[in-house]
Amino acid sequence: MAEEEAAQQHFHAAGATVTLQGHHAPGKSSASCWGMVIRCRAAVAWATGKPLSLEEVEVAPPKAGEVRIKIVATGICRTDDHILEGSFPDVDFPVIPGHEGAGIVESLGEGVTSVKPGEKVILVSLPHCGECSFCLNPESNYCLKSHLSEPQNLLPDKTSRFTCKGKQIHHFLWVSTFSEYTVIPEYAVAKIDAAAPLDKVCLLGCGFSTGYGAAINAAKVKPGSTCAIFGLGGVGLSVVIGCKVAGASRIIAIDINKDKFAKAKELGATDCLNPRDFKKPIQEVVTEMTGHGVDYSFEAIGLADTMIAALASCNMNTGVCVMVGLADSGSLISIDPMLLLSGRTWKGTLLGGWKMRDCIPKLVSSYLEKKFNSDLLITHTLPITKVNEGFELLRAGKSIRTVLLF
Ligand code: PAD
Ligand code: ZN
Ligand code: ZN
Repeated sequence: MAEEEAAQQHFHAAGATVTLQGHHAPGKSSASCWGMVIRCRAAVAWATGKPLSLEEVEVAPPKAGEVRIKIVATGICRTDDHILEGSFPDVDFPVIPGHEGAGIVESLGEGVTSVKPGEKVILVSLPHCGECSFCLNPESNYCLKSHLSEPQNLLPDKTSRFTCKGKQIHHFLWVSTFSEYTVIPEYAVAKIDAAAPLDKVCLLGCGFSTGYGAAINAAKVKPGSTCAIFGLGGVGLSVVIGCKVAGASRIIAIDINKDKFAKAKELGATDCLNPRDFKKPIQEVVTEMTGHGVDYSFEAIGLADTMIAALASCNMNTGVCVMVGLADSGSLISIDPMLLLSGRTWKGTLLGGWKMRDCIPKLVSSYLEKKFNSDLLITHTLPITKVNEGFELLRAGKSIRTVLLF
C-alpha cells in the first residue's frame, strides 16, 4: 500500500491534473503511465434521459492487443444524443459516450506493433479485425466485431477498463472518446499523419467520413449528376461536400431549419428547400424541379418519413437513395413496393462505406492536401467541462459540430 502510494504521481496534461496509480514498467520513461491506472476526467451517462456528468474515472492499463490513448479532441455527433435518449440499440449503462475522437497513443498492451506511444491516431467505431469474412471482402467495411453483430459495450475479453465510484462503466462502440484516456483494441486504431491538427481531424472519426463517403462510396456520385440531401447537420453537410467534390452539377439541400442554408450554400449546395414552405410533399417538389427526380438522394436525419421522401425523390429508374440517418431502434418503415419495382436502388451505409482503419489515414492526407475543408463544419469549440452545453447547441439546431477539448 505504502509502495503504491509512493508510486502515485501527478502530472499536468492540457491543463488537467491526471493521477497515476501503480508501478512504472522497467525501462519505460517516467513521464509515461505505462502499466498504471490513470485517474482522469470523463463525461459519464449514468442513465438515459439525464445530462452527462463530469466525473473522475479510473482507466486501467491496456491488456494484450489493446492501446491506451489520450484523447485530445472529440466531436459531438447526433448518434451520441441517440445514446442519451436511449434510442441507440443495445447500449448498456452507465456508459462513457463519444465516438468522433482523435488523440495520442499513451501506452500499449502486449503484442501491439502497429502504433507507438506519442503517435497521433483517430479511434474508429467500426473496427477492422482483418480476419472475418466481411473484413476479407474488399467491397465491405462492416466487420463482424461491430456493434450491430456483437455489442461493443465491453472490450473483446468482456471486461471494461473504466470504473467510477467503485462501479464498472461501459465502453461505447469501444471508443468512448468523452474520456480523457480510453482503451481500445489495436484493430480499432488508425494511425494518422503527425502533422494533422487533432482538434480538426477528429471529425473524420465519424460525421465527416460518413457523409463524404455516402456520396463517394455508397452512391458513387458522377460528375454532372443531380443530388438531394435531406438533413443538413454535420453528416448531411458532409454529403454536400462529397457531392461537390464528385462533380455533381445540382445539389439540392433540404432542412426544416433555414439557418442551415448559408453553410450548405458555402459548401456547394445550388438550391436550398424548407419542406415547410411548400403545400405539396417535398418529394414532388424535387421531382418537378429536376424533371424525373434526382440521380442520387441521401437521408441524413433518421426519420421514417424523410427516408421515404428521399427514396421517392430520386428517379424511378436509375435513381440511388442512400440512407445514412439512424432511426430510433425498433422503428419500422412501410413503402409502396412500386417505388422500387421500376429500378430505383435503396441502400444504407455505415461510416460512409470506408474500411475505416485503412482509409482514415488516407482521408487525413486528403484533408492536409486541402482536397476538402471539413473545418467549415466546426461551429463551436468547448472544453469538456461544457459537454452538456455542446448537446444543447445541437438540440437547438444552433451548431453543426461542436469539438470538445480536454
Ligand atoms: P444533426 O442533428 O446535426 O442534423 C440533422 C438535421 O436534420 C438538422 O439540421 C435538422 O434540422 C434536420 N431535420 C430534422 N428533422 C427534419 C425533417 N423532418 N426534415 C428535414 N430536415 C430535418 O445530426 P448529424 O448530422 O450529426 O447526424 C444525422 C443522422 O445521421 C443522425 O441520425 C445520426 O445518428 C446519423 C449518423 N449515422 C452514421 C452512419 O454511419 N450511418 C454516422 C453518423 C451519424
Ligand atoms: Zn472483421
Ligand atoms: Zn457519429
